[in-house]
Amino acid sequence: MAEPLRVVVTGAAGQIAYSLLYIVAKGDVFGPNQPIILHLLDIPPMMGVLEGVVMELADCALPLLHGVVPTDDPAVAFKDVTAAFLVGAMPRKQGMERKDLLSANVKIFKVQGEALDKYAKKDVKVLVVGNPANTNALICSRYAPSIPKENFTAMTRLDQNRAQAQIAAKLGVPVRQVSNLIIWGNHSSTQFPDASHALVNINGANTAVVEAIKDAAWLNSVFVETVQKRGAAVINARKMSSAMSAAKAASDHMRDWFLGTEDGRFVSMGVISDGSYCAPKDVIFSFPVTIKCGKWKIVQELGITDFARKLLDATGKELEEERQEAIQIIEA
Ligand code: NAX
Repeated sequence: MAEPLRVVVTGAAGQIAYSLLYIVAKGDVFGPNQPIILHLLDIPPMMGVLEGVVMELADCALPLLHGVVPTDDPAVAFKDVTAAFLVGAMPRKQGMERKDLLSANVKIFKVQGEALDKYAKKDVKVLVVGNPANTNALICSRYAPSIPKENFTAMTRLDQNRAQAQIAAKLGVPVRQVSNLIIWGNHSSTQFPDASHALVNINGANTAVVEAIKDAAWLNSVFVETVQKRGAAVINARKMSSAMSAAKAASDHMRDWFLGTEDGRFVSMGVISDGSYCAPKDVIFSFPVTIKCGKWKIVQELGITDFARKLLDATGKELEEERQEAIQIIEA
């Protein structure tokens, strides 16, 4: 059997981690033959709760789980890790402005970037889930200069999965038959869920989703808004934010990054922008990507309509503003 991989999950005592740890530890992300050692980071007041999570992981009796390292020390948490799920972040509290949230979180991600730089493997793959995910990932990368920028990504897979589920429901087909939905830009309400390149497989043949649905008005309004506001709808119903679906999306993202995308299918990830599709450079922008041998590549030459252009520009502008605010906070 292979040597165990060290995998860190931050925010390990929180609600997303509660679902994510089980999915990772049972082999759904790194494969059924890859043992892992889980490093669990949270803050000192959560160490008691974390102890309970560690007990439950032991009680799952999972054959691939070769060790668990619970800690409140980033130096221990990031030591020799090959994969990092950065889930832990300060949640938005009542009365908190967006700027206050950004301020608290960019400081956390600066510290974690420095710890990754110092202690993690140089080829570590980092997925930022904690919000504002794109800008947190950018800050983390800036403070980890010895790790390639390509190794820092932000999660928009939950938005992609939500988009795929909406299209499948509209067409009355299983979700597996729908592919190539794109989430462009920021994981925020300015994100652009784009079905114009999506495919639906009916009786073994691929058809464009736009042809199958034949309702451009629905695709450009109801669909886009439903995906953009799905997080808020879940909070309204559950009185807590998405957790099971967020954990599933984080595991989908990391699995595809490690094991590759299927032929003919692309997925969306927040990655360092090279200016493709006239997106601003040097922000973490969600693009359609394909992945081979652990390396992602932005899918090129997809047609962009005037409608899409406006939305891509708006989400890009928001990311530039967040970057500027984050840098001001850190340099203050
Ligand atoms: P919880 O509040 O349940 O858990 C967060 C955990 O992080 C807590 O245990 C907390 O103590 C810990 N934490 C705080 N600061 C930390 C630090 N410096 N180091 C380590 N741990 C720290 O939140 P949960 O529902 O699990 O959500 C976690 C994050 O995911 C939030 O920022 C949330 O906004 C974000 N989300 C991102 C999504 C995405 O698609 N990118 C979707 C789901 C989710 O809303």
